[in-house]
Amino acid sequence: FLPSPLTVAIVGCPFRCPRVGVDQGPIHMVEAGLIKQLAELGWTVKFDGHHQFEEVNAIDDPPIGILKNPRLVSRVTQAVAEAVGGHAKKGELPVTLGGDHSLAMGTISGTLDAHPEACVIWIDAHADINTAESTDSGNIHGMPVSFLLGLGSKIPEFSWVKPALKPERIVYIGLRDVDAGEKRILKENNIKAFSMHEVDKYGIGKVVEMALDHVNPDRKLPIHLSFDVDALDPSVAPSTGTPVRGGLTFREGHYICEAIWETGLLVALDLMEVNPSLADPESVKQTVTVGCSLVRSALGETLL
Ligand code: 5AB
Ligand code: MN
Ligand code: MN
Ligand code: MN
Repeated sequence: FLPSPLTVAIVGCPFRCPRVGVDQGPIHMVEAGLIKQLAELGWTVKFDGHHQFEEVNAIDDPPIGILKNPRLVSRVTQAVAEAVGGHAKKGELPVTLGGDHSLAMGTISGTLDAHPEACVIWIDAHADINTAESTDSGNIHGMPVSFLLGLGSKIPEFSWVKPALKPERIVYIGLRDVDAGEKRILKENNIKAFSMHEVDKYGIGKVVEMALDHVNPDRKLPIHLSFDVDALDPSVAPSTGTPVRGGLTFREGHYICEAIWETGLLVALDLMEVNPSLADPESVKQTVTVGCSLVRSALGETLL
Protein backbone atom coordinates (compact mmCIF):
# COMPACT_ATOMS: atom_id res chain seq x y z
CA PHE A 1 0.00 0.00 0.00
CA LEU A 2 2.96 2.33 0.42
CA PRO A 3 4.75 3.91 -2.52
CA SER A 4 8.52 4.24 -2.44
CA PRO A 5 10.48 6.14 -1.34
CA LEU A 6 8.92 5.29 1.99
CA THR A 7 7.62 8.40 3.69
CA VAL A 8 6.46 8.62 7.27
CA ALA A 9 4.50 11.62 8.57
CA ILE A 10 4.86 12.25 12.29
CA VAL A 11 1.65 13.63 13.79
CA GLY A 12 2.66 14.86 17.25
CA CYS A 13 -0.38 15.26 19.49
CA PRO A 14 0.49 16.75 22.86
CA PHE A 15 -3.03 16.41 24.15
CA ARG A 16 -4.53 15.00 27.30
CA CYS A 17 -8.03 15.04 28.66
CA PRO A 18 -9.04 15.91 31.36
CA ARG A 19 -6.37 18.44 30.72
CA VAL A 20 -3.46 18.64 33.15
CA GLY A 21 -1.24 21.06 31.29
CA VAL A 22 -0.13 19.90 27.87
CA ASP A 23 0.86 16.30 27.47
CA GLN A 24 4.61 16.21 26.99
CA GLY A 25 4.84 12.61 25.73
CA PRO A 26 5.07 13.34 22.01
CA ILE A 27 7.44 16.24 22.65
CA HIS A 28 9.78 14.00 24.64
CA MET A 29 9.71 11.30 21.94
CA VAL A 30 10.74 13.74 19.23
CA GLU A 31 13.37 15.28 21.49
CA ALA A 32 14.74 11.79 22.16
CA GLY A 33 15.67 11.62 18.46
CA LEU A 34 12.83 9.61 16.93
CA ILE A 35 12.97 11.51 13.64
CA LYS A 36 16.66 10.88 13.13
CA GLN A 37 16.21 7.24 14.14
CA LEU A 38 13.54 6.74 11.47
CA ALA A 39 15.66 8.52 8.86
CA GLU A 40 18.48 6.10 9.70
CA LEU A 41 16.07 3.23 8.96
CA GLY A 42 15.72 4.64 5.45
CA TRP A 43 12.48 6.59 5.82
CA THR A 44 11.83 10.03 4.46
CA VAL A 45 10.42 11.73 7.56
CA LYS A 46 7.92 14.58 7.46
CA PHE A 47 7.40 16.53 10.66
CA ASP A 48 6.36 20.14 10.79
CA GLY A 49 6.03 20.61 14.52
CA HIS A 50 3.51 19.26 16.96
CA HIS A 51 -0.16 19.71 16.34
CA GLN A 52 -1.45 23.01 17.70
CA PHE A 53 -4.86 22.69 19.26
CA GLU A 54 -7.31 25.50 19.64
CA GLU A 55 -8.25 26.21 23.22
CA VAL A 56 -11.74 25.44 24.46
CA ASN A 57 -12.36 27.00 27.85
CA ALA A 58 -13.62 24.59 30.49
CA ILE A 59 -16.50 26.96 31.11
CA ASP A 60 -17.64 26.58 27.49
CA ASP A 61 -17.32 22.81 27.69
CA PRO A 62 -19.48 21.44 30.48
CA PRO A 63 -19.90 17.66 30.69
CA ILE A 64 -22.48 15.96 28.48
CA GLY A 65 -23.97 13.34 30.76
CA ILE A 66 -20.76 12.41 32.56
CA LEU A 67 -18.51 12.74 29.50
CA LYS A 68 -15.70 15.12 30.33
CA ASN A 69 -14.58 17.88 27.92
CA PRO A 70 -16.63 16.53 25.03
CA ARG A 71 -16.33 19.58 22.74
CA LEU A 72 -12.58 19.85 23.19
CA VAL A 73 -12.04 16.14 22.56
CA SER A 74 -14.31 16.24 19.52
CA ARG A 75 -12.50 19.19 17.93
CA VAL A 76 -9.04 17.84 18.61
CA THR A 77 -9.82 14.34 17.35
CA GLN A 78 -11.56 15.70 14.25
CA ALA A 79 -8.49 17.78 13.40
CA VAL A 80 -6.32 14.70 13.87
CA ALA A 81 -8.63 12.67 11.61
CA GLU A 82 -8.09 15.21 8.84
CA ALA A 83 -4.33 15.25 9.35
CA VAL A 84 -4.01 11.45 9.37
CA GLY A 85 -6.44 10.96 6.48
CA GLY A 86 -4.60 13.59 4.44
CA HIS A 87 -1.22 11.92 4.93
CA ALA A 88 -2.65 8.45 4.22
CA LYS A 89 -4.23 9.63 0.97
CA LYS A 90 -0.85 10.94 -0.17
CA GLY A 91 0.62 7.49 0.39
CA GLU A 92 2.49 8.52 3.52
CA LEU A 93 2.44 6.43 6.68
CA PRO A 94 1.07 8.55 9.54
CA VAL A 95 2.63 7.89 12.94
CA THR A 96 0.58 9.62 15.63
CA LEU A 97 2.27 10.22 18.96
CA GLY A 98 0.04 10.79 21.98
CA GLY A 99 -1.25 11.83 24.24
CA ASP A 100 -4.67 10.65 25.12
CA HIS A 101 -5.97 7.49 23.45
CA SER A 102 -9.21 9.33 22.60
CA LEU A 103 -7.05 10.56 19.70
CA ALA A 104 -7.50 7.13 18.08
CA MET A 105 -11.05 8.16 17.26
CA GLY A 106 -9.38 10.63 14.92
CA THR A 107 -6.48 8.52 13.69
CA ILE A 108 -8.65 5.51 12.82
CA SER A 109 -11.31 7.70 11.20
CA GLY A 110 -8.54 9.17 9.05
CA THR A 111 -7.19 5.74 8.13
CA LEU A 112 -10.65 4.39 7.24
CA ASP A 113 -11.29 7.44 5.11
CA ALA A 114 -8.20 6.65 3.03
CA HIS A 115 -8.42 2.83 3.30
CA PRO A 116 -12.06 1.84 3.96
CA GLU A 117 -11.18 -1.86 4.13
CA ALA A 118 -8.47 -1.42 6.79
CA CYS A 119 -8.42 -3.48 9.98
CA VAL A 120 -7.35 -2.33 13.43
CA ILE A 121 -4.99 -4.09 15.84
CA TRP A 122 -5.42 -2.52 19.28
CA ILE A 123 -2.68 -3.17 21.84
CA ASP A 124 -3.74 -2.06 25.33
CA ALA A 125 -4.34 -3.10 28.94
CA HIS A 126 -7.83 -1.64 28.40
CA ALA A 127 -10.53 -2.19 25.79
CA ASP A 128 -11.43 1.53 25.41
CA ILE A 129 -14.91 0.48 24.28
CA ASN A 130 -17.16 2.10 26.90
CA THR A 131 -20.24 3.85 25.57
CA ALA A 132 -21.86 6.99 26.96
CA GLU A 133 -24.10 4.59 28.91
CA SER A 134 -21.47 2.19 30.23
CA THR A 135 -18.63 4.55 31.23
CA ASP A 136 -18.08 5.02 34.95
CA SER A 137 -15.26 7.55 34.62
CA GLY A 138 -16.64 9.79 31.86
CA ASN A 139 -13.11 9.84 30.40
CA ILE A 140 -13.36 9.71 26.64
CA HIS A 141 -9.97 7.92 26.32
CA GLY A 142 -11.90 4.86 27.58
CA MET A 143 -14.44 5.15 24.73
CA PRO A 144 -12.94 5.67 21.25
CA VAL A 145 -13.64 2.15 19.97
CA SER A 146 -17.38 2.37 20.69
CA PHE A 147 -17.58 5.64 18.74
CA LEU A 148 -15.79 4.09 15.76
CA LEU A 149 -18.17 1.10 15.84
CA GLY A 150 -21.25 3.30 16.25
CA LEU A 151 -22.27 1.72 19.58
CA GLY A 152 -24.19 3.47 22.35
CA SER A 153 -26.30 6.58 22.20
CA LYS A 154 -25.30 9.19 19.64
CA ILE A 155 -23.76 12.40 20.92
CA PRO A 156 -24.34 15.29 18.50
CA GLU A 157 -20.87 16.77 19.20
CA PHE A 158 -19.35 13.61 17.75
CA SER A 159 -21.60 13.31 14.71
CA TRP A 160 -18.52 13.73 12.47
CA VAL A 161 -17.28 10.27 13.58
CA LYS A 162 -18.59 7.83 10.98
CA PRO A 163 -19.29 4.34 12.31
CA ALA A 164 -16.88 3.05 9.70
CA LEU A 165 -15.34 0.20 11.69
CA LYS A 166 -16.94 -3.24 11.70
CA PRO A 167 -16.66 -5.42 14.82
CA GLU A 168 -14.89 -8.17 12.84
CA ARG A 169 -12.21 -5.73 11.67
CA ILE A 170 -10.75 -5.01 15.13
CA VAL A 171 -8.77 -7.30 17.39
CA TYR A 172 -7.18 -6.67 20.80
CA ILE A 173 -3.98 -7.93 22.39
CA GLY A 174 -2.84 -7.35 25.98
CA LEU A 175 -6.13 -6.72 27.81
CA ARG A 176 -6.24 -7.16 31.58
CA ASP A 177 -8.37 -4.33 32.96
CA VAL A 178 -11.73 -4.45 31.22
CA ASP A 179 -14.83 -2.93 32.85
CA ALA A 180 -17.88 -5.16 33.38
CA GLY A 181 -19.88 -3.13 30.85
CA GLU A 182 -17.07 -3.44 28.34
CA LYS A 183 -16.95 -7.23 28.74
CA ARG A 184 -20.63 -7.31 27.85
CA ILE A 185 -20.11 -5.05 24.82
CA LEU A 186 -17.23 -7.23 23.57
CA LYS A 187 -19.38 -10.38 23.89
CA GLU A 188 -22.51 -8.87 22.36
CA ASN A 189 -20.58 -7.69 19.32
CA ASN A 190 -18.44 -10.82 18.97
CA ILE A 191 -15.25 -8.83 19.17
CA LYS A 192 -12.07 -10.90 19.29
CA ALA A 193 -9.68 -10.13 22.12
CA PHE A 194 -6.49 -11.81 23.31
CA SER A 195 -6.00 -10.92 26.96
CA MET A 196 -2.80 -11.49 28.92
CA HIS A 197 -4.26 -14.91 29.75
CA GLU A 198 -4.00 -15.95 26.10
CA VAL A 199 -0.53 -14.39 25.83
CA ASP A 200 0.55 -16.58 28.78
CA LYS A 201 -1.17 -19.65 27.37
CA TYR A 202 -0.10 -19.56 23.72
CA GLY A 203 2.89 -17.24 23.65
CA ILE A 204 3.04 -13.97 21.78
CA GLY A 205 4.01 -15.49 18.42
CA LYS A 206 0.89 -17.64 18.25
CA VAL A 207 -1.33 -14.84 19.59
CA VAL A 208 -0.24 -12.41 16.87
CA GLU A 209 -0.81 -15.10 14.25
CA MET A 210 -4.30 -15.85 15.59
CA ALA A 211 -5.11 -12.15 15.81
CA LEU A 212 -4.10 -11.65 12.16
CA ASP A 213 -6.01 -14.78 11.11
CA HIS A 214 -9.12 -13.29 12.65
CA VAL A 215 -8.94 -9.74 11.40
CA ASN A 216 -6.97 -10.22 8.20
CA PRO A 217 -7.35 -13.88 7.16
CA ASP A 218 -5.91 -13.54 3.63
CA ARG A 219 -3.26 -11.02 4.73
CA LYS A 220 -4.55 -8.57 2.13
CA LEU A 221 -6.13 -5.76 4.14
CA PRO A 222 -4.28 -2.63 5.25
CA ILE A 223 -3.48 -2.56 8.98
CA HIS A 224 -3.82 0.30 11.48
CA LEU A 225 -1.82 -0.50 14.63
CA SER A 226 -2.96 1.43 17.71
CA PHE A 227 -0.49 0.84 20.53
CA ASP A 228 -1.27 2.13 24.04
CA VAL A 229 2.02 2.03 25.93
CA ASP A 230 0.15 0.85 29.05
CA ALA A 231 -0.18 -2.54 27.32
CA LEU A 232 3.41 -3.02 28.46
CA ASP A 233 4.05 -4.00 32.04
CA PRO A 234 4.56 -0.96 34.32
CA SER A 235 8.08 -2.21 35.02
CA VAL A 236 8.80 -1.64 31.30
CA ALA A 237 6.71 1.53 30.70
CA PRO A 238 6.02 3.23 34.04
CA SER A 239 5.12 6.76 32.83
CA THR A 240 1.54 6.33 31.76
CA GLY A 241 -1.81 7.45 33.11
CA THR A 242 -3.46 4.13 33.92
CA PRO A 243 -0.77 1.48 34.55
CA VAL A 244 -1.93 -2.08 35.25
CA ARG A 245 0.43 -4.79 36.43
CA GLY A 246 0.79 -8.09 34.62
CA GLY A 247 1.44 -6.61 31.18
CA LEU A 248 3.46 -7.39 28.08
CA THR A 249 7.22 -7.76 28.44
CA PHE A 250 9.63 -5.54 26.53
CA ARG A 251 10.13 -8.28 23.93
CA GLU A 252 6.43 -9.18 23.62
CA GLY A 253 5.62 -5.54 22.82
CA HIS A 254 8.39 -5.31 20.27
CA TYR A 255 7.52 -8.68 18.77
CA ILE A 256 4.00 -7.44 18.00
CA CYS A 257 5.41 -4.41 16.18
CA GLU A 258 7.97 -6.48 14.26
CA ALA A 259 5.37 -9.06 13.23
CA ILE A 260 2.96 -6.39 11.96
CA TRP A 261 5.76 -4.76 9.98
CA GLU A 262 6.63 -8.15 8.45
CA THR A 263 3.12 -8.41 6.98
CA GLY A 264 3.94 -5.48 4.70
CA LEU A 265 0.41 -4.22 5.34
CA LEU A 266 0.93 -1.45 7.92
CA VAL A 267 -0.62 1.86 6.80
CA ALA A 268 -0.85 3.78 10.10
CA LEU A 269 0.56 3.63 13.62
CA ASP A 270 -0.45 5.23 16.93
CA LEU A 271 1.90 5.25 19.92
CA MET A 272 -0.23 6.59 22.75
CA GLU A 273 -0.40 7.38 26.46
CA VAL A 274 3.26 8.19 27.05
CA ASN A 275 2.86 10.61 29.96
CA PRO A 276 6.03 12.13 31.38
CA SER A 277 4.20 14.28 33.92
CA LEU A 278 3.52 11.23 36.03
CA ALA A 279 6.89 9.92 37.08
CA ASP A 280 10.48 10.49 38.13
CA PRO A 281 13.05 11.35 35.42
CA GLU A 282 14.42 7.81 35.15
CA SER A 283 10.95 6.33 34.57
CA VAL A 284 10.16 9.02 32.03
CA LYS A 285 13.35 8.32 30.13
CA GLN A 286 12.67 4.59 30.19
CA THR A 287 9.13 5.03 28.87
CA VAL A 288 10.08 7.53 26.17
CA THR A 289 12.93 5.26 25.05
CA VAL A 290 10.67 2.21 24.84
CA GLY A 291 8.05 4.26 22.96
CA CYS A 292 10.65 5.23 20.35
CA SER A 293 11.91 1.68 19.98
CA LEU A 294 8.36 0.33 19.51
CA VAL A 295 7.87 2.83 16.68
CA ARG A 296 11.17 1.76 15.09
CA SER A 297 10.20 -1.92 15.31
CA ALA A 298 6.85 -1.23 13.68
CA LEU A 299 8.68 0.66 10.90
CA GLY A 300 11.09 -2.06 10.02
CA GLU A 301 13.95 -2.14 12.50
CA THR A 302 15.22 -5.69 12.82
CA LEU A 303 17.45 -7.33 15.39
CA LEU A 304 19.84 -8.74 12.80
B1 5AB B 1 -6.68 4.04 28.00
C1 5AB B 1 -11.47 2.82 32.14
N1 5AB B 1 -11.94 1.64 31.44
O1 5AB B 1 -13.22 3.85 30.90
C2 5AB B 1 -12.35 4.01 31.75
O2 5AB B 1 -5.52 4.38 28.84
C3 5AB B 1 -10.01 3.07 31.81
O3 5AB B 1 -6.61 4.79 26.76
C4 5AB B 1 -9.75 3.59 30.44
O4 5AB B 1 -6.59 2.63 27.61
C5 5AB B 1 -8.28 3.63 30.04
O5 5AB B 1 -12.15 5.09 32.33
C6 5AB B 1 -8.06 4.35 28.76
C7 5AB B 1 -11.55 2.56 33.62
MN1 MN C 1 -5.55 7.44 28.79
MN1 MN D 1 -5.95 2.98 25.50
MN1 MN E 1 -4.78 1.68 28.27
